[in-house]
Amino acid sequence: MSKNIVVTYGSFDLFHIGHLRLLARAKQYGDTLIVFVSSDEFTQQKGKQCLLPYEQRAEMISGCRYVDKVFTEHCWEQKIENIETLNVSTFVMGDDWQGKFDFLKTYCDVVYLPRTSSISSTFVKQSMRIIANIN
Ligand code: C2G
Repeated sequence: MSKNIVVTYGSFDLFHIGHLRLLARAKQYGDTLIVFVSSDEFTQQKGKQCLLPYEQRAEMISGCRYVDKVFTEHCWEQKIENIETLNVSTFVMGDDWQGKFDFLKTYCDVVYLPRTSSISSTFVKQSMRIIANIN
């Protein structure tokens, strides 16, 4: 029986419960979950300033029990090639991306999962700054 391969993409800065719950739910769509972690250069292209370097962000995702393989996301345009090369059956993203990747439906199933509310890498960073100023 062919493996159902699931793929998702993200910066995953300051790994938090929102990321974990996304990965846990994504894994339920197949047997193998592959995560493309955005390079430092690509996160800047996305207009994000990650606190952690790619190596640490990728290592934390690799250590997640739901994740089977980690690769690097270098650009917006690599998804179709990734999906075809890896024989991906399902592409999963949080619904803050609702509709943005529907063009991938030609190649695989596309699933948008509800974001986990009240947590984000930005919120964690802001909280850390507040705590640092207090102490
Ligand atoms: N996420 C979530 N709940 C949160 C925060 C994030 O479900 N509270 C999900 C996002 O929807 C995304 C994944 O976790 O599917 C990773 O989030 P980010 O690291 O913020 O990813 P982003 O910077 O949006 O990059 O090509 C796609 C991009 O690389 C996505």
